Amino acid sequence: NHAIASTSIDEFHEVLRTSKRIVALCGAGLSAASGLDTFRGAGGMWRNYQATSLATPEAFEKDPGLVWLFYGYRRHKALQAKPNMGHFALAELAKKKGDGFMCITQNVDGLSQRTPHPRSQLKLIHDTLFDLKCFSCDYREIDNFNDPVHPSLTIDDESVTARLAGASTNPFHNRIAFLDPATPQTIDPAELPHCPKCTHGLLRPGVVWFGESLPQDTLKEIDDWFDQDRVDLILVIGTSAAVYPAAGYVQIAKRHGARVAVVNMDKDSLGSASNLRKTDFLFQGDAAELLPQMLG
Ligand code: BJW
Repeated sequence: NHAIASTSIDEFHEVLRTSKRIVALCGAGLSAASGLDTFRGAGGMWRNYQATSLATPEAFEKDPGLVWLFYGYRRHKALQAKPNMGHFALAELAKKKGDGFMCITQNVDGLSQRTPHPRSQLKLIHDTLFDLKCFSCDYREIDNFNDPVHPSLTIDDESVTARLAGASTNPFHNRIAFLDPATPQTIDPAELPHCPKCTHGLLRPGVVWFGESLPQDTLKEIDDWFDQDRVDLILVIGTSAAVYPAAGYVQIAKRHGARVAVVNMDKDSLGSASNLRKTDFLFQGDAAELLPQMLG
């Protein structure tokens, strides 16, 4: 349990130095210092919705305009954000360890891709905000960085700034913005981006929603990497490890012999993830500050 986990950076350096095969499992906390919201806990509300309640095909079917407003906002914020020292420290480790390092990220914000992280060692298991696909046919578009993605999804920066300014003092800031009559509450489907191939289907973000399967080729690459040999260390960075199959990689790494090092702002947010109760290292704090110290 956490009580016996080491918090010593020196001890960790020794383990890191002698580790031949290392895997990282990253989550939204890695990008928190870049100003992007997490999914659960304090950052998990968008307007008066729980972020995870909008990340489903059912939500899109019911109100595609609402779901697109959420993703239009997320794309805009991610494009304005910059990778932080945590992203860069992981990129350095990837270059140094080569095939002995793999970074599995649940993040869809594209920030790791904006570091020198070798692309073959970065596994995007929830895909990215910047792929689009058709909700009806097999059309897929990669690397669409247009902001807005469609004129109807133009973000009013002033209202976003006002919302963020209120965030520190008012936990219901998003709800207040939502009730502001100037803020659109949804968009007519006719005004949303449509598929250029089948022409009738709506485009949707290419991310993996609840109940959907993860990219099979990526899962296969991950499995192949694990199957090659034993694993010495897994870094569990800024994730509540609540979502599967992602969280399952901690168990898989352990079965391959890995020690577990958790980097999280809040050690208690891992309470529900029983697979993290026994960790070898626990570093509590901001991943953007801790990773350069740990990996440098
Ligand atoms: C900091 C910090 C700082 C803050 N520094 N730290 C087995 C058991 C039970 C359920 C299932 C199961 N297998 C499958 C399921 C169902 C489901 C699931 O897991 N449900 C659980 C919730 C119980 N899984 C799925 O549906 C998956 N698909 C699937 O399994 O397909 C096969 C299948 C199909 C049909 C039926 C059955 C099986 C798909 C999951 C897709 C998840 N998608 C999302 C949305 C992506 C799009 C988008 O971005 O909008 O992915 S949900 C959301 O959660 C997002 C994230 O990648 C993911 C993980 O969240 P993350 O990154 O951990 O964020 P938080 O907010 O939870 O945590 C942040 C952490 O950082 C906190 O701990 C903070 O303390 C910390 N932190 N600031 C360091 N500065």
